[in-house]
Amino acid sequence: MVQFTRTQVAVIGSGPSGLLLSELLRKAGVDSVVIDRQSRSHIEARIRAGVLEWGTVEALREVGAGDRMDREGMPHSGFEMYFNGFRHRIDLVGLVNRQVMVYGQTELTKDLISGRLASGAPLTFCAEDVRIENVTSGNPKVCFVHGGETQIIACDYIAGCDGYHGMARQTIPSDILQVYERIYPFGWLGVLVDQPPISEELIYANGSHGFALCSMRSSSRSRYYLQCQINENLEDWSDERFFDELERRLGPETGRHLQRGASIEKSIAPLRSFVAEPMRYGRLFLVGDAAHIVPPTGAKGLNLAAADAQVLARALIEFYHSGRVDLLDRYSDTCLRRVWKVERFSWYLSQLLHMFPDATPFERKMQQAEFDYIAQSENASRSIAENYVGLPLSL
Ligand code: RFL
Ligand code: PHB
Repeated sequence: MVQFTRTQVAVIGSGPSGLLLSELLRKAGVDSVVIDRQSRSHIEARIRAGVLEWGTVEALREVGAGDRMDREGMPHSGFEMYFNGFRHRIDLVGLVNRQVMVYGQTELTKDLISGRLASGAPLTFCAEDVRIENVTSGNPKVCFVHGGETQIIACDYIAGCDGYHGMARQTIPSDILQVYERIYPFGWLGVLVDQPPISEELIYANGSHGFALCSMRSSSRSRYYLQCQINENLEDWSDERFFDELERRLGPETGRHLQRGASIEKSIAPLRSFVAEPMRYGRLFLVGDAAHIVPPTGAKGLNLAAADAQVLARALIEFYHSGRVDLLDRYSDTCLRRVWKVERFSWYLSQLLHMFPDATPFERKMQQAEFDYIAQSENASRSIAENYVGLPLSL
């Protein structure tokens, strides 16, 4: 049995970019079908980002997914940077008059999923063997298998929101797709623990033992990261070893406030900068991690995915409401101009804050001088703040 459906926009992937896009479309009366290869429980258990730019916060409110975020999220007015024992606070509100919201991607995804399901709009999990057809013709299709049945969705446009490991990008011929990539010679070891955070604000620390990040999910749940080797074995990192190392990297003054506990999640993420151009091929648009990856140092990946979703939603809504195709035609260029600036910021902060295994003494001095400059220059601090709260969207 083959089941046929027709929709305006087929969305592949129900991560933050696919869900936000489909909900923005729904609010404007544009139909979409969302499919994901994973189960709902798998998607809702993934621990990822924690910091939302205010533009992302407002987009979530716009689609009606902001109530719990507004109750449980924590607006932050600044964050701390440590370098070899020196401390400098980036005062986001004082420098650029904006805040960020600390609210987990896991919770945001749950809110978007429950909103969509409550509305009755189509969202299919556990889609197998997802394929894209006829993307350069006027009648593209997304085909997949669900519960043993083949399903074919005929549509006007396809949004590839299926992340870095997805299939949408792979359907673009290699002579058209240009890829830019940098792989960093270390990873992040992350731990989630039900203990109050060490400080009210996030701390990004670079010391002689490597990078550490203190973040949080609530007043009683902390998220910590350590720079680690790429081929590190999780089994070698007991909770005790993790917290000993974190304490060492933070130094005694801060480290003594650390409240240890049993980890409820522990994982290693590689660090990568990656951009695939163009972000459109025929009737397929790439959105979020499907098109670009940033190292997590600037807290930008999720926010960049949400920005793409807003640009594409606006272009599709204009098309369906007034027949305009110019915004769709400019989608890739509009997104990429911002993507490259965010890539630059994430790369810059990663260069500044990590201990590179092959760094020469000269390069270490350059990091030190950069930190001193930021600490003494309001202009340099303002530039960091301006990027951290999120560059404006040019729609
Ligand atoms: P996602 O979230 O990867 O969602 C893609 C979805 O597509 C599905 N999929 C498919 N579906 C159908 N068919 C296929 N063939 C498919 N292949 C894949 C997947 O199941 C999935 O549900 O991409 P999206 O929506 O573009 O969102 C991007 C963000 O998830 C990502 O950029 C952030 O998590 C990155 N990131 C951070 N971003 C921030 O803005 N702030 C942060 O503080 C931050 N911290 C982080 C992070 C990422 C991390 N990891 C684990 C990579 C911290 C970490 C540790
Ligand atoms: C997180 O809380 O997971 C987090 C916060 C800030 C970052 C990266 C990750 O830069």
